[in-house]
Amino acid sequence: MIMAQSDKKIVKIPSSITVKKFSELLGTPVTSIITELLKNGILAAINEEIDFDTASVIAQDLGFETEADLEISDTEKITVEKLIEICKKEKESGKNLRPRPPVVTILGHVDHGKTTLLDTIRKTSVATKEAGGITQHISAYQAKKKNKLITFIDTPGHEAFSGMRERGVSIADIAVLVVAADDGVRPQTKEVIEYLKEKKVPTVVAINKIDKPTASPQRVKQELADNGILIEQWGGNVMSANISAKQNMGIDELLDNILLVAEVEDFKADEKRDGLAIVLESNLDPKKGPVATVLVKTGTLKVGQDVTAGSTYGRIRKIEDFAGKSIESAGPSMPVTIMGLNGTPNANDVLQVTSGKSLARLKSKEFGATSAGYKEKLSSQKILKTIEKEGMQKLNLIIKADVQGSLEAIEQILSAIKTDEVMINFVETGVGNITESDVKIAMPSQANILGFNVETTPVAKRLAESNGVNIKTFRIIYELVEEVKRIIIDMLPPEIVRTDLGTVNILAIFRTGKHDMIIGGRVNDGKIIKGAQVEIKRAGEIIGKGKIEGLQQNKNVTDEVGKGNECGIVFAGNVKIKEGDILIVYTEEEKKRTL
Ligand SMILES: Nc1nc2c(ncn2[C@@H]2O[C@H](COP(=O)(O)OP(=O)(O)OP(=O)(O)O)[C@@H](O)[C@H]2O)c(=O)[nH]1
Ligand SMILES: [Mg+2]
Repeated sequence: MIMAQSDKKIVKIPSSITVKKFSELLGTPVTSIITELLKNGILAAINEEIDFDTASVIAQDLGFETEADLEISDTEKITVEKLIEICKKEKESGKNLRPRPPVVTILGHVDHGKTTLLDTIRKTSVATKEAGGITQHISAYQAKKKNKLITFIDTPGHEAFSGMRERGVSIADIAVLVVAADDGVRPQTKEVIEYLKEKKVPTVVAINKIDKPTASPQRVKQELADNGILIEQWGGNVMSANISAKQNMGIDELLDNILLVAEVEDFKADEKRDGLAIVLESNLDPKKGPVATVLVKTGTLKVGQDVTAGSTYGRIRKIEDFAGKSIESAGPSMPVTIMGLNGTPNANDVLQVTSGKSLARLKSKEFGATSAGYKEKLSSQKILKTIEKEGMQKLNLIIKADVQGSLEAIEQILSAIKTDEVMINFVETGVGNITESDVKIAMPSQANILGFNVETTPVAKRLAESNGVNIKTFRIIYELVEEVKRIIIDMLPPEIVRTDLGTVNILAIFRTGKHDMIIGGRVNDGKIIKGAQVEIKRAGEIIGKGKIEGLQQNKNVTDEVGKGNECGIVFAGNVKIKEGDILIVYTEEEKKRTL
């Protein structure tokens, strides 16, 4: 029997709403709502927010039909969490839905072959051109495989980039977990598995490098099982493929697996609505100005639209696809670069369309505020400086990087360097080339300027040279980190390591000069050497210090005298030695500190 269409009233419920607003929305007294909530075990006050799911249950209990309210008010700033929820609800509500390409993120431990895999899939050669042979950016591409368009996200495997990996997981529809068959499950494999479990991302395993003689796919499967990833042959539900990214083996099977998951999940979005995108990276291009790399989650972004992203805003001047081709609009799952923003947004900011009116409002607010904001920033740094620990040295740094993501990774790793004697103070961090203004900021605090994947303008170079400001640039992130460690070590006082050599009983005083003495004695234990340090012990107490300037044994000059032997010693020091004193002989060595 077909159920009759209900005549219940439909209410549109936003992702969260206060109890009071909710009661107004339903036209039901607040007390009834609170009672209904209590029946469901939720104690909420009149001004408290309840989420969509809760509100939905209550509304249905009260006889309403519910629908997600996907409208975004003009002033509302959307977070990534909200965006993901909007996309989820949108799919449930079923309006204007069109299939969209799956977003497939490639993840795994460093050097396990993620970039090579994407190169093989895309018939490119990115991996061989990377500085230091490691990926240091998140990057996005599209490729048509088996007549289906797929969006691929490459992530770095080096431990420094956990933020980028986490972001890669949070935007993924499907994850490809790459594990090298000759290396197995390693720390970043485990880290990624944790993210995947937490975000519940459908995962396909690629066991790579099976061309290697030491490859053991069986061992990899065992180790994956030990970490909670049960592949199909092991009774689980995770598909896996044995591949060689380098020799193009098994790639077809892997793609089949990816497309199968995509088919089951049936990814859709409403491309008619205003575009909503997640910022993956941003950088300051000397020619193009601020450039944001974004992934469109739903809707369509168009040239000429007014947009905001985090604290930045502007009118979209230009959109380029992942290959750098200029396009007029970008729909769901497309990775694109956006030009026209007034600054570089942060990774994970949501780029959203806004009305010209509120953009104008933002602009007028910002006018005059930018210079004030800059001053505010400087003064907050002063406050930071005052809370440093007493007696601590300070290493002032200015960090400039090509993109926000690298900057974030660098700050994160550097902040983890801990010593009790030196603290790192970030005088300034930013995206873009090292310019005159950076050098000017560095001058008063003698800050070191360190650049990552950026250039130094000639003017900045000259100004730095004439003012003794140190500028260094790097292409590999851990070389920058090593440089900072080296600077810190140089600031630390060296460690003095004392090695006790032996003792001498003084038997005779031969000559007493103004600054030195010649004395005779017998080496009691150990040995003594020319140049060693000496402590003089008399009646059980140390009474002074000195140095062995020369040694004689059997009337011959020597450098070393061993246990049981008598010798003559040229002694230099501030004490007059007497018969019966004991010399404690030792060496001291200055050792560079380590971190
Ligand atoms: N023998 C063999 N070598 C491979 C294979 N796949 C990748 N490699 C090599 O492994 C090294 C690392 O490859 P990448 O693709 O840069 O690894 P990655 O996972 O992208 O590394 P990160 O991005 O730094 O984490 C390179 O020297 C590749 O040539 C493979 O299937 N077989
Ligand atoms: Mg890589």
